[in-house]
Amino acid sequence: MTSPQTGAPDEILLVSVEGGLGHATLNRPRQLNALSVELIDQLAARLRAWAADDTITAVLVTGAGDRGLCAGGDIKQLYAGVKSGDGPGDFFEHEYAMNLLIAQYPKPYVVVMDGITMGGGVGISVHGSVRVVTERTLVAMPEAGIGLFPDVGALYWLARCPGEFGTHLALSGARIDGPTAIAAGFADHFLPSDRAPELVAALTAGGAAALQSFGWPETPVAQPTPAWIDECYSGNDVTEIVARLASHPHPDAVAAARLIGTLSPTSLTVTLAALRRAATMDIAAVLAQDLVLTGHFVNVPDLVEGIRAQLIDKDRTPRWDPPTLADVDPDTVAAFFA
Ligand code: QUE
Repeated sequence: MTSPQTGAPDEILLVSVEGGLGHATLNRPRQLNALSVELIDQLAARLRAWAADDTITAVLVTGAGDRGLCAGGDIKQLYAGVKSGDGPGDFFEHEYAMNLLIAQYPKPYVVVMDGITMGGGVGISVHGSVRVVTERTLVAMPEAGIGLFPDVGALYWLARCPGEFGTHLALSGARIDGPTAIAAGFADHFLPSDRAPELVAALTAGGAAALQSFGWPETPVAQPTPAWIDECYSGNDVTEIVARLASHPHPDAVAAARLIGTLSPTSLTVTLAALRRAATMDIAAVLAQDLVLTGHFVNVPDLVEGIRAQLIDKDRTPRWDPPTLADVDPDTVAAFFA
């Protein structure tokens, strides 16, 4: 998606202000707009300035390029920091502070989740007030596959999905489409991708007032949640959930069991515990919990191993430590929350 922008073309955040609208475009298309520390800091600074600027009535966040809004955090930057012993630096602290800023934003925060919107991309979307999906939207929290967990405050929303749908998304990292994202509570409006420029033009011309008069089309009907999801994902024990999935007659349940079997046992165990706790937390408490958890995840081997296997060597065969759910020590898991 393109629109008139100021600044040099190599800037990682494009910014324009017109007609009461502050428009920020993530501009790292070759990295699927992955959130580096620098990009997070630029976006957060811009959002803070616009929150305080009375001439701005609404903000809009979009992604450059045609693949998606944002693939997540800049996991290669994180890998380099953690592997070298420098640690993650300010990455998570700054990212979660920005997520909270978006959750508490004092004016309409419009985000176009066109294409891939995963991990940290969900963090700059799901907390907004006007969340727009398209026929190209793919939403997922796939962090258990890189030895992490669904952070960026996503557990707040996952814990509030209908039935056990959020448990399925959190554990399996399953991708959902736009209408399903609306049904799950992650988005508000459906707009065909080729109409996104219309929305940008309307906001540019009229700021927040344009949101009232905009002609939102009807949302396509979402696929209903399959019954096997509520049947299998209840309770507080990942091993039991996987056993239920594996022995379920529905082939999709068996496939989910197989997929979950390839993910980090430590990540899965911590994710389920954190998800259940998030059900009674507000968004600030969930983000505070996220920060405590990432502080521990950077000190166990699965994060570096998972990023290596998925994004560096791309062999997609991580060697998790401990290797199975049965080997995950409950005391170790409890210590993640301290
Ligand atoms: C889990 C993640 C991420 C991921 C894959 C996972 C993530 C992320 C990317 C990513 C980054 C840059 C790219 C790209 C993917 O992948 O956070 O294609 O160019 O940013 O399994 O959390």
